[in-house]
Amino acid sequence: MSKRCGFVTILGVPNVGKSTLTNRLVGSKVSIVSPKVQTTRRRILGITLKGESQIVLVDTPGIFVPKKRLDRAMVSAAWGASSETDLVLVMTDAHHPRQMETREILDKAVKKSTNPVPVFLVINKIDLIPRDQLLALIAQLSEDKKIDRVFLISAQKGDGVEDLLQELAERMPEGPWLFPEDQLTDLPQRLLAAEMTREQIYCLLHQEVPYAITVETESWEEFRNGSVKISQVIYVQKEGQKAILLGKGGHQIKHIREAAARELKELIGHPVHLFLHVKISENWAEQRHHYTELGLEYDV
Ligand SMILES: Nc1nc2c(ncn2[C@@H]2O[C@H](COP(=O)(O)OP(=O)(O)O)[C@@H](O)[C@H]2O)c(=O)[nH]1
Ligand SMILES: [Mg+2]
Repeated sequence: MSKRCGFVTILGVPNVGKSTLTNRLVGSKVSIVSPKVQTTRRRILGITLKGESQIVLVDTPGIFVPKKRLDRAMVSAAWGASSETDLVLVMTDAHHPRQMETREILDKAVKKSTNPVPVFLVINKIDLIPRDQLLALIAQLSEDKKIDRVFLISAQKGDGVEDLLQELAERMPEGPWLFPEDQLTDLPQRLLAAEMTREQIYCLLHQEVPYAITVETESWEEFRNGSVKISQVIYVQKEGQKAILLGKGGHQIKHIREAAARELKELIGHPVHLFLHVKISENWAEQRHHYTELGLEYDV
């Protein structure tokens, strides 16, 4: 049988489970997940194999109405990813379907592609609602839309994911694999490591603080016994945010560091000594070099 390879772009409003699905299909954490919106800031590739097919999943930041520069850059990265793809998954949350926005994304996804590509509607989090409510939801979302297929899944529990993967594998165009067979993502380890710390900050801190930070890996040193020393800087915008991040007696940053180091150990397969430095930079979100670091366009 000949080899197949193609790109599958995952679009949807924030928090529907795009990154959870990406990780589940890849079988490893390549994209961070949190209960907060706008966790994913850049386009991330998750690479997976099924039979003779290599499927390159394009996880995107959620689509929402952008207000600030960073928001605009994230939404633009999401739509940009959908222009050169072989298939689009428009994902929605069965529990909070946000029907108007999802229908708009479906419309745009169907129209946008110059060579029309298949668009699948993926309804996620079916573990949260009774099955008999799903039929009505499918009807409402897909009414008069050119949707190729509808999948009902739970990205978290795994229901329906194997069927989706099988279908994706069959729909990929014939062609050589673009990545080595053991590669799981296009994100260099340095960036993935910064993402792991950001994930812990999203999971452990409340309110607005996570949105005001960015994390960058400054140095990465490997020792002969395999262990790794990683130093990262967490940029915050205000003194008060720094205080929240550090916590009383530094206990919060300690939690973040320990949790991130555990994730990193899992990722790298060796013990990790993680050093976190907090710096105040009032307008990092207006500075071009941070966008380059994040893999985002500054001028959109
Ligand atoms: N109950 C349930 N929660 C899910 C499922 N998939 C994702 N989640 C949760 O939804 C939240 C957002 O997930 P995430 O993958 O970051 O969404 P994204 O913003 O679309 O990438 C996280 O708290 C996930 O654990 C699912 O199938 N069922
Ligand atoms: Mg995400």
